[in-house]
Amino acid sequence: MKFTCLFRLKHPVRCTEIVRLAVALVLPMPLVSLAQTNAAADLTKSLGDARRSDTREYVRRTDAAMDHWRADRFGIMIHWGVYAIPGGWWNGQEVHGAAEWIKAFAKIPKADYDGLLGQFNPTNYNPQAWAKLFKAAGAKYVVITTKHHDGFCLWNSKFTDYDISSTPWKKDLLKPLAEALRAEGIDVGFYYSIIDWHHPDYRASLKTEEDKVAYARYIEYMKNQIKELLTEFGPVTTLWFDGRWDPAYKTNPQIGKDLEAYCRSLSPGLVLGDRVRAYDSVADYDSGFERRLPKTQPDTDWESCMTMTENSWGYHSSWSGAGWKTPRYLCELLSRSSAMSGNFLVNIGPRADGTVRSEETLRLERMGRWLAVNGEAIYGTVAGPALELPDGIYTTRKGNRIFVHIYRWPDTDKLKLKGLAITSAAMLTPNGSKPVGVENGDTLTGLPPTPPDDIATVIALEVK
Ligand code: FHN
Repeated sequence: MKFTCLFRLKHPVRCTEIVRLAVALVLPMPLVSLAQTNAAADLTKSLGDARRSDTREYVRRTDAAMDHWRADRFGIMIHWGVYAIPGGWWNGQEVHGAAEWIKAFAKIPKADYDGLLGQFNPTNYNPQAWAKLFKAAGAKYVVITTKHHDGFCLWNSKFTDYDISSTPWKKDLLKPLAEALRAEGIDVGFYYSIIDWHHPDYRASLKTEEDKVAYARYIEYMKNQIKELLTEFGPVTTLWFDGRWDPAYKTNPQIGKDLEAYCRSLSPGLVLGDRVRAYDSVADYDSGFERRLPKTQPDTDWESCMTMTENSWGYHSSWSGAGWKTPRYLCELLSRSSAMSGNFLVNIGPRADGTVRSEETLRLERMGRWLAVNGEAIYGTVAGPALELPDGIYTTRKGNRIFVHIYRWPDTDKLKLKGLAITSAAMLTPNGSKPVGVENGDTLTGLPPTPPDDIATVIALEVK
């Protein structure tokens, strides 16, 4: 169904809000039945972000900074904070669900949670090693939680003591990472939670005059911190806001509008997803595809963020719900994203000591090995032509070059790509391109009997 502009819509946005909301909040991605989730802690049931308006402002940006973000296609999200200390366990009980929500899920008293700051000492934190891992993974940008909903800040902020300076570690965690990332040619993005469970002026809703006054102070606090983040850590390409769903924010859209303008005034090229706004604007791109991909290509720029486990973003020492996604599946989600002109963020949740768990490193490394051979089919591409393709086959495009990502190997040694006028075809392999036969301009021939790449084989086509 196509919704037309009611007012203030500069670009019609195709979506069915109710369906999207249902998919986002009820159906965890990917294809996990509710029976497999823990009802008490199912983040997707009552929490999380989803679009709530069909008629949002959107103007497609065409400047160099936005083109750069689009071309990146693949990034890594990092959820790191003091919640990594309990790692999904409290008082000897496993707390199912997103580990960064443990304060809320386990109803941890304030004093006990605040006590975690006194234990946060990431002595094995090695930002250079992280940056090298992300480089090896083929990531082009990183988005790290500078402050999650618990309010704890990973840098030494002038505006609060609820930050890294109050931990035994004391030292800022962000600048060394930002520098290490840039040294590897990776763009730096900062996640910042609008929700703040610690700040005395934060309000979920504004019921009284006092609430309004306090919340205005909180907005000033956010702005002060955002200024720090955008001015003291070198170039930041994206600010990734989160937690706009409380009534105080979402029913006062002017706040998000002003915040967006404020961020842009500090950093004109900054890429901002729609979560900076109160469901009234796409901003630069739609970030609502959390743990899922769109079914069809959205009309806007967009990005999916994906957990490797079912729905924990922060470090959870034991719970994985429906299990760890395979490297192959993560690559497939990346290919599918690129094939719909979208970006894909895959999340890691480091341990409190600063190490990255092996389940995550091996997945990142395997993705990186696939990208080292097939990255041409991802970076800088857009959706391929609309073709009738068998399941498990996706296409991307760069100019006259079309990339066919084959996750389900054809049943015969031929693959028909009806509608194309192919002039030549070659398989991407670790040893370079290997020619593939073409018949009648639209059929690949002589395909090997088994898939050459155990993740996915990409065939690059030149077309008329
Ligand atoms: O509540 C958060 C959640 O912990 C995590 O940060 C994700 C990442 O997109 N965002 C929120 C849910 O929408």
